[in-house]
Amino acid sequence: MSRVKSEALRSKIMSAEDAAALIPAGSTVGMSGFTGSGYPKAAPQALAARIEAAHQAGDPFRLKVWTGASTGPELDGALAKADGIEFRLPYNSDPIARDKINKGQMEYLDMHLSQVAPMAWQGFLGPLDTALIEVSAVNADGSLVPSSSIGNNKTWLDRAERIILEVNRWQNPALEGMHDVYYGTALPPSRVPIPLTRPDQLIGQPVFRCDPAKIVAIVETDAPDRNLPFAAPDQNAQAIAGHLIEFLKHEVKLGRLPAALLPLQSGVGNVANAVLAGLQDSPFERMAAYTEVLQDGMLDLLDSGKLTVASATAFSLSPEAAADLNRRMDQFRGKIILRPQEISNHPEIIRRLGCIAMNGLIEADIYGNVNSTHVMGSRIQNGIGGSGDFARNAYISCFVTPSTAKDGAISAIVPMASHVDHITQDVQVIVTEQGLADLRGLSPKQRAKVIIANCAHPTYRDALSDYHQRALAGAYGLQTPHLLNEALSWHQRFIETGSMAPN
Ligand code: 0RQ
Repeated sequence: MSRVKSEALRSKIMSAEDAAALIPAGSTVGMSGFTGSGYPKAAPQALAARIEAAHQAGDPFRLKVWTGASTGPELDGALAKADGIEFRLPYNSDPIARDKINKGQMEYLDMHLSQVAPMAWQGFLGPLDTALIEVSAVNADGSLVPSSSIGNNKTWLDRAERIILEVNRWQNPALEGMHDVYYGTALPPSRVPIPLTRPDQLIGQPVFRCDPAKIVAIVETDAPDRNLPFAAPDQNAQAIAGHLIEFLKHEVKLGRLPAALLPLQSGVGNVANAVLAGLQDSPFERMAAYTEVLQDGMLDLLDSGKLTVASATAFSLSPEAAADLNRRMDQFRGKIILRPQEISNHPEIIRRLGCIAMNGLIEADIYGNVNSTHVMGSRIQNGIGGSGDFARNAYISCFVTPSTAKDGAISAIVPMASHVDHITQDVQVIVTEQGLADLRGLSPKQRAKVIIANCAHPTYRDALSDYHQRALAGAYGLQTPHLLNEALSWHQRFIETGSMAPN
């Protein structure tokens, strides 16, 4: 049965190919999609086919693509493969798109996810031609039931000149009522406080409003969200989770955290997911999450009752967990709330609630500056995503990582970070399988000692100490001592030899 319940809008139903034909070359398309959830699946593939045909005919057809965050192979993968994206924001984890970006064939603007919608409204990003949005139903009154992510959809629907909808019957109808779309944001000087003081609070409405006159096409689909499976927590991930949980227990004992902790935020990636798995066996009860994405680990915590509520903007689930959630969505009513990403990641709310932020990293330097995005200072991995929104505004900002990458050839703790996403002031705790560095209240030189001793892998520990000692003796200044001609030599050695390991 069609989920397009508006009589008037049924006349807009058409094939993905016909819908894709309505998108002009060179235009900007704001698509739905956030970490493999709720992205349009049919029209982008039809668009990719159209672009390939255009290229074969000598027409340089490309688009500017905006989304919530990462999407799936049917969107970023298909369009990147067709060489159809000239500009992309604000986050990408698709391997084909990543390769194009790193080869200089695609422009990529990596943004704080909370800032995308406000900047679109401020006019800083330029005009938006088309919104291409997956929803789970169109109501009789023309309002739209969101899908498995909200991301920037509210903003794309309001800002775009024309709207193309994909109505996905795969999404469980029980999703209706699990969204909280807040329409109270405004630009300065009219901006007012956001009235959200608890993670379980509803401050908006369950549906998107939408000007029906802007809807030019509706495509009906029946395709699952596609996400990558998480790696099962290995020994390192379990050790990291163990250190972090000991730390949180200690904070509770000292009275610096309540027994149920404060609302948790957990980033993307295998390690962050493993930490959530570790919380399953922790003594903490009745926890809450105010986060950006809801991963497998969080679903398990909701199932066991350890977590009472999870507020996010999207699901970021393995294929098995996504199918499982989709089967029994109604069991999670009242426990899962999806919000626009400008609200899920809002600095004001994160600061008010006092989130405990836990994010992954690529590398940290001995003073606690964190690189979340660039391998060897120049090659993008994914993007900053929401990690900056949470790290800067959290009650406690933690970063988690194995102490080495690429089978030990790379140290995650380096003399100087080759790119900085999170300055040392935004980094309070670093955890590796080796141990935990609590950096709160420490000066840079004190931080270096703790990071090297507690977090570095034994293969690299002495070399880091040696660097720090020589910097203390020979740096231009002794506030944050560095030997500039050597600070990035570990990265250069990796590029030249395939390993950072000292000779
Ligand atoms: O690469 O897959 O080719 O082997 O990075 O690394 O160790 O599996 O860790 O999955 O937790 O990801 C920072 C990338 C960590 C992630 C990052 C390589 C490593 C592997 C993945 P392979 P792991 P994770 C809110 C929060 C930014 C966004 C964010 C991330 C791959 O956490 O993207 O936090 N964070 N958002 O080999 C070279 C190093 C490396 C390295 C790791 N030092 N050098 N390669 N890798 N460290 C949610 C959202 O914003 C949506």
